[in-house]
Amino acid sequence: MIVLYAFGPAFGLPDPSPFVMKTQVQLAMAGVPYRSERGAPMTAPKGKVPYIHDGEDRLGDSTFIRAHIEKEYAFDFDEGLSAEQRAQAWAIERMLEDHLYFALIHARWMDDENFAKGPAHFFDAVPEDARVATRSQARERLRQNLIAHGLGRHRDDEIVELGAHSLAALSALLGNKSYLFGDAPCGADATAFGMAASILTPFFEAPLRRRAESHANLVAYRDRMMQQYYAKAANQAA
Ligand SMILES: N[C@@H](CCC(=O)N[C@@H](CS)C(=O)NCC(=O)O)C(=O)O
Repeated sequence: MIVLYAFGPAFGLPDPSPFVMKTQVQLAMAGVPYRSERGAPMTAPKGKVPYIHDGEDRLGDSTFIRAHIEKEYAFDFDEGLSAEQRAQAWAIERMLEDHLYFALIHARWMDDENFAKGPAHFFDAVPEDARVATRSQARERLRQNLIAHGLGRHRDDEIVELGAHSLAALSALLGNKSYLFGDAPCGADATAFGMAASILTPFFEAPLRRRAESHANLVAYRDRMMQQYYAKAANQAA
């Protein structure tokens, strides 16, 4: 059975990572059974979470995990989509993962209050004498990552504007459909759900969240998919 290494529920979400939620939803879409364990970047094949173990296979990165499910479990996440729609789905994913994600990270890690109530707690288990230093080193590493990406070179309000542009694009692409390409969810819906849920969580106060909330169709989409893929787990836990 697949073992999915994740962070575990946090910030009012099934997982603080949009990439973990994407993989959880894709495993559910494919009907592939798995069990979850706590993972950590330092034990991950590519230094990031999520990653999976499936027999002898050890794979990092949500996109390669998806490819593994498609190949090993003969499941096409984009069944019924034309070649053009598949290309659009890929472009949407890249916008969300390689652009919008960094605006999300900026909102969580670079805002002092959000950092203190959220990511700072990732380091609570670090021995007390090293905790403060470890926290601020991790935050500084994230700041440098944002600068290397490019988004972190802009002013805070400019970062929000750029992120909001991607949110508006996602909302326009979704329109009044249930899912990105119609009545049935495809692979990119898992990505879009993970990112929308991460930004919309009421746990963090952020201008980016307010901009996401201004798109009623994105809020309804998050609610619909949360209900569809997580209600059973929530009911079992209750
Ligand atoms: N491209 C990766 C991105 C995964 C990713 O960025 N994971 C973050 C959490 S959201 C992480 O593990 N960061 C830890 C680190 O950079 O040290 C994927 O699709 O899985």
